[in-house]
Amino acid sequence: DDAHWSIAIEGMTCASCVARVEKALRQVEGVADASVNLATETASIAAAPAVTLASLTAAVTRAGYDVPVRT
Ligand code: 9UX
Repeated sequence: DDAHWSIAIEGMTCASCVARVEKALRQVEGVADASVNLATETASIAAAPAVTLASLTAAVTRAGYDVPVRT
């Protein structure tokens, strides 16, 4: 089954930002679906088990947005 991620994303201010982040995440190998909630600044992602948080974070960063470090 797919793994489900919820990751915080910073730097989005309009609906086009949301679309950009969703597109970037969906282009990651193994990602089945990604949806972003602007109000909560959260991305919900379904992905194959092999997909790593690092690869998801990298896609968001390349698109120009930030993923806060989780401690
Ligand atoms: Mo909207 Mo987001 O004009 O980077 S696309 S602010």
